[in-house]
Amino acid sequence: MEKSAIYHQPCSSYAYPYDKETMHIKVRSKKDDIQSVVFIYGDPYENIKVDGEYQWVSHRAEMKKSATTNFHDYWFIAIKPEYRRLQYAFVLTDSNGESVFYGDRDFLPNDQVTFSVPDNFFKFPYIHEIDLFKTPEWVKSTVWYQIFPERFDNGDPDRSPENVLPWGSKDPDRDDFFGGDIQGIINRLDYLKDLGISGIYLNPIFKSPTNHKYDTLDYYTIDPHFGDKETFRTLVQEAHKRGIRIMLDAVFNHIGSKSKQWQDVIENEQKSVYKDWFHIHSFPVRDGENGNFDGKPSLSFDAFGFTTTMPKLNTANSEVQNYLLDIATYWIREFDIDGWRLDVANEVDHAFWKKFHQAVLKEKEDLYIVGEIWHNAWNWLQGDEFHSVMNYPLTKSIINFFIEDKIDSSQLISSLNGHFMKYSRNVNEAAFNLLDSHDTARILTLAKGDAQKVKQALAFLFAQTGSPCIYYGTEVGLDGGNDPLCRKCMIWDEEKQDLDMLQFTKKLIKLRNDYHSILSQGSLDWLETNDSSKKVLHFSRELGNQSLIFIFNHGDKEASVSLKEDHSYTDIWNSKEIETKKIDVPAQGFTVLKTKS
Ligand code: ARE
Repeated sequence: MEKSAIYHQPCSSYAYPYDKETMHIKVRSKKDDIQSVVFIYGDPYENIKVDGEYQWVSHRAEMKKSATTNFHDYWFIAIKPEYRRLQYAFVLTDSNGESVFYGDRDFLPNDQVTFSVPDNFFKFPYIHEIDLFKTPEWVKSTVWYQIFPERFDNGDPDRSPENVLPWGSKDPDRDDFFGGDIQGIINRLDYLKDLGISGIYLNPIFKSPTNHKYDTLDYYTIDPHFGDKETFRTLVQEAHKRGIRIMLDAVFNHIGSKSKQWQDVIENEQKSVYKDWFHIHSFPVRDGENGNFDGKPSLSFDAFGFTTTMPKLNTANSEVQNYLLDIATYWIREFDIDGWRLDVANEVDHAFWKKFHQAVLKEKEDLYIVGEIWHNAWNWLQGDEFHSVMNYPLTKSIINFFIEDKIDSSQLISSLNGHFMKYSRNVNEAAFNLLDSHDTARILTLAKGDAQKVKQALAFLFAQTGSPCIYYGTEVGLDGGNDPLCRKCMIWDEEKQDLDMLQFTKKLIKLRNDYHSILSQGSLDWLETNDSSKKVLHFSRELGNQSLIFIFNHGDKEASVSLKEDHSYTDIWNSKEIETKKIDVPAQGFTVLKTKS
């Protein structure tokens, strides 16, 4: 038995309350090492008197091997402790019959454990409802659409910048303007509704000199080239009328160097009333560059990366906190927005984000908070900061398999299982899932123009737990390399749209909307494929007595997959009944079956 691979961490993603009465418990072991895990558990205070001695009342239950990666097996159990208190340990038995007790102070030979005297047990002291990781219910049934406002549609040419270029006239350079604005989005809300979208994530819209608006000048003013507060109010109202929610982009890690605050620091230096709003190490600081400017900013002040037009805000400063918290609550209170996406969220301190969480949810209790974190974000997902993060690790795995053919099906399954096991199920259910964004090359370009690959990747994304997001234009075949090329003007000329992709995307979004409960909260089980090519994926999503079966054939010839005998099936993707227990899936194809109870 490889004891060094056995791992459990109380009060973590390995032991957490899923709801006010259910505990989820996981323990990890070396792949294929352990044959069974018995979960020993009970209430810490429940004892009975036997022969004059009090003995602890314990219970036993088999744990299920719920996920496997290349290196580990994960064992899982859901328990409903009667008094919401739990004391527990594990007895693991390997294929040689060796059993070991694994508790709060590590291992004991199983035969040396006195179960009636609960020493060395893990504890989950009490399930408090107020501690639960809660996410807004509406998120689980939302299909998101990300809009880069400068490039979606020009609805009010009078607002366009003087140097505006004709729409779609060229591939965008870093500083180009094409005149996208909020009126343009309003004009296209029916298009989005028809697509099946129920949430819009807008990149920044506040006053800023750039086309991306991540260098904010004034957080209280809509950029004049995008519109004004009344235009934005109309957008939110008209979106809400169509059942579409609006999430804005909060750029709180840094501010634009043309802002009044930074300009005051440049002018007044140590005498500036804003000097403590930033991380300044020495003076003078100058706009866009600094003292020993040598092609990158000298370390006289911190910025986003080395972008000296984005000086980093000191979010530990109470004036900065009050300033940013007022901005965050203002746009909720006055315009009824539904979510905040937090830019460079991992570089802002936790103390501020905890205050942010309190302030915005006090303003609107079902507001959605998504952090932009590209790596393991468990630290920010404890329930008192973010509800979710932009799920780039999932994106990477999907691209590695479906687009780049870098990994095979077993490696994809391993990476997905490993990813999902990192977080609680609550977190996974609220994830913001995407294939690409304004910060990455577009999925069609990564696929080298192969629309079928994009369709498979999109369908796989939509089959996962968490809320899927379409980056604007994906549905009509918009392509583009890394920033700024991933920010081309939206294609509105039907002659230039990929109408096949548009119909496909609508159908896929409808599938997601029709089965959003199973797809957002159902369990995931990988099923047999009898596939030596390691290009076929066969899995179920199950919730209650309903289940969907997904089969993806990423190979270059037809795949035949056996189905479980104990069900009959309807192919809901191709709208036909399945008469046999075997299904053929074309090369680069997929299908979705619904089991008939
Ligand atoms: C652009 C170019 C830069 C160029 C700069 C010059 O990309 O190469 O030097 O222009 O001005 C915004 C604009 C960008 C602009 C940037 C700086 O949208 O067009 O850069 O400002 O001016 C990391 C961060 C992540 C960040 C990305 C960009 O972790 O938070 O880098 N994303 C947010 C927004 C961006 C925005 C900013 C931050 C700044 O979404 O749009 O940029 O407010 C790996 C790493 C990630 C890394 C990621 C992307 O996966 O793990 O940490 O993200 O690559 O680089």
